Amino acid sequence: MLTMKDIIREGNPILRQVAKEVELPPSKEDKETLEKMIEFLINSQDPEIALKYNLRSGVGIAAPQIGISKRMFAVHLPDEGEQLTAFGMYNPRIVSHSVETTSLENGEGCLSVDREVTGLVPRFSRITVKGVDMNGEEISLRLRGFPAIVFQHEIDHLNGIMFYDRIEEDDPFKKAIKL
Ligand code: UDB
Ligand code: ZN
Repeated sequence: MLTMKDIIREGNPILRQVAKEVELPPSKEDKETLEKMIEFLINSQDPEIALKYNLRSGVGIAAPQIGISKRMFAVHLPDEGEQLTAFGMYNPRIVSHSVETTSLENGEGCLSVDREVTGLVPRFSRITVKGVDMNGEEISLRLRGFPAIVFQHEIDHLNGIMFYDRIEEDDPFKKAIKL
């Protein structure tokens, strides 16, 4: 199983690379990698397992964060009873987004960043993401709220972007565009 020692930390140049498209249909190896990433998130949200292995409670992880520079990521949104709970995606792309932006009010963190970075991270309020799901099928998702933010954070990793790159240097608490 994946643990925190498998997570690549900031400073490693892999996190700054633009990841390569996954060849489709996904290979057995790529599928296994994505499944391990989902398993990591599920474990990290299980209080007993997280305590035992010292896992930070993760909601998303992108392949470059485990040293694999390929365009795939996993998310696991806690509860909500939505179908989105545990989800893996290959070659995601944001095909459209709102003009309105939003931010998590307490800023963002990252599994690859072992320090607090303060400031608001502007994100699109709503996005439509297309890509290929775990079954190898082309899908389109319309997202808003926290899921939309998590997807944008993970897609940024595939492009070598860290959340703090998006914090306004001169005004870290600059408010989002509300319409
Ligand atoms: C996270 N977790 O996984 F609202 F139950 C963060 C860390 C960096 C703090 C581990 C997180 O936000 N957990 C969380 C949030 C809730 C409710 C809950 C658990 N990431 C993922 C990451 O680094 N992916 O690369 C950071 C998030 C910041 C905004 C979106 C992703
Ligand atoms: Zn991250």
